[in-house]
Amino acid sequence: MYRPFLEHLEKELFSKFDLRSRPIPAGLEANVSNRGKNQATIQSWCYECTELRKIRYTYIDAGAAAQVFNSVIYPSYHYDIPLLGIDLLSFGKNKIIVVLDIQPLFQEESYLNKYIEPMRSLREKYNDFAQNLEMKFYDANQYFSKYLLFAKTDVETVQTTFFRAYQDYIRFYWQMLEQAEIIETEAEIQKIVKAQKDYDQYSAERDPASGLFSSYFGHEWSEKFLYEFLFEDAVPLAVPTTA
Ligand code: BLA
Repeated sequence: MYRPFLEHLEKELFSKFDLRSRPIPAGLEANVSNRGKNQATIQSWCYECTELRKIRYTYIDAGAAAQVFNSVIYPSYHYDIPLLGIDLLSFGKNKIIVVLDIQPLFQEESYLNKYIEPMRSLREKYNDFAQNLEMKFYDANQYFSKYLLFAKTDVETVQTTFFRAYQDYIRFYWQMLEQAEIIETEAEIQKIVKAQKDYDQYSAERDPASGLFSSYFGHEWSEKFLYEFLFEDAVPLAVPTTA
């Protein structure tokens, strides 16, 4: 269901950047589950280039039971621009959730004015996907912009209007990257490094997908996938040991 979204992103990336493969730890690039009746496959891709230090995307295909396309693009530490975050989910016909955002690294007003306010007119084209849904896992005020698209929708809308919104958000993100100034000051770079690391830590701890991965691929694989690939700069929380 989300293959055209993967293909669009891939085509854009390969035509605009000089990509190198970025290694995925052995055993985490793909997996197949035969638990239960539904076969599920998961596959991931990871690249880097001068402007983008980590580009990852993952497709989960469990037939009608689940289709997921998830991606995060992390810019080079020499840019303070937001990350691009994509999370497109479908669990049967009646639970289709799409999330798409240009995710701010900082919540300071000057930063939001510089990078998030310019998204306003873009977002206004797609108000149907800004449904103000409540977040149960994440905090909407951390690493999300106020112009994120977050909607419950249907297959037909995903394939038409939402696909246009997706292409527009990606185009907007490339423009933001093109216009970004290169940061050379060590202190500023360190601030960006820390913010991107904090994003991984925050996301790894809250990711609602860990249950989904565990149910298909087991707890151990799921933890490795989260901490060694998806959010590799996160450190697993200490597990309390029995005294
Ligand atoms: C929600 N994302 C979810 C849910 C799942 C995933 C299972 C819960 C859906 C529900 O039952 O309500 C799935 N998340 C994944 C998968 C991966 C993942 C498969 O990271 C990895 C392969 N999530 C992101 C990114 C964004 C994001 C980059 O990974 C930003 C656009 C957003 N996902 C996001 C939000 C929700 C969500 C906002 C709703 C969570 C909430 O209610 O707090």
